[in-house]
Amino acid sequence: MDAQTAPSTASVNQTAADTMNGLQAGRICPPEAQSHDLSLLAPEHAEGWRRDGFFILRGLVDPETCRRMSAAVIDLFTGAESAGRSFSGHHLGKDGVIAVEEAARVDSGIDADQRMSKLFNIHRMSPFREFASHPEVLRALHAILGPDVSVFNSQYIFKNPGVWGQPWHQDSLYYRFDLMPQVGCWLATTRATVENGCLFVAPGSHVEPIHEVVPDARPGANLGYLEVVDYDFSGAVPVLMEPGDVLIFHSFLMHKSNDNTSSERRSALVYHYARSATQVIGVKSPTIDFMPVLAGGRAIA
Ligand SMILES: O=C(O)CCC(=O)C(=O)O
Repeated sequence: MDAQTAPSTASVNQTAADTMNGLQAGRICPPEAQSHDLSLLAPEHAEGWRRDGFFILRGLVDPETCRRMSAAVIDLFTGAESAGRSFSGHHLGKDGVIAVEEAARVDSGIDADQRMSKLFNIHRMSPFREFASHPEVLRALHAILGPDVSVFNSQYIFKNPGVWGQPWHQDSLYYRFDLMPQVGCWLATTRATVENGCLFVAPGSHVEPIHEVVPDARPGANLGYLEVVDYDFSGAVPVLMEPGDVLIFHSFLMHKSNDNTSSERRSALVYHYARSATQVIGVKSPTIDFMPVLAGGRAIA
């Protein structure tokens, strides 16, 4: 397909919204599946999960490891771009990584690290694999999802200066699985501030069903950016983080990220986890790859 016949991002996003609204909107998370054994958590984290749908684990990864991850991501992104398997700003690289260029970039320059938006499928590789099984992360997953858990999606996100945030959404919209919920694990690999594009969350919105979405209306928005517009976000709060802090969040929790209006990059490693028995309904996306991390309550090396 050449550029003249390729559908525009706006029309792809409209089709995606229509499809997801038909397949996923209205789904609920069964009350008995909201958690497994919250007594495994610190009381304030258990309360955060129950009441708000999220909590933060501070200082799990040292800043040097965070820097090494970002450097490795730039190498993988650069390699994927030059591998010659590219379509509409998406590049298939070594070991199945998928590198996505930023669509809505404003002030970013021409170097690879300034063009990059997301890198998918990195959870089987060092130095990312190690974090997927961090003991504190596994403890949280056991408490929430039970003794048999897999990481099924990984993405490393660069939000460069001038780049737009992702609009309000619930991650489970994108996961057509038989078991709900999933758990997001967002490791800040730089600090995350209101100015550089931190996440905002709507506490308590995790008990909502999956809401209908509309395409992100901004001209040039990224592929797949869909937006919840029928919820009262006046109670939303910013999630301010230092490098190495980790946000654990429910996949029905409404969240968004701010535009980056600062002169510094914001980056994050984001993992999504599910019960290992989960079945994908219908077509499996190329960014879904189940890798067990807990079996019978024990870490898998
Ligand atoms: O990090 C971001 O800018 C957005 C991430 C996000 O919303 C997600 O992982 O679901």
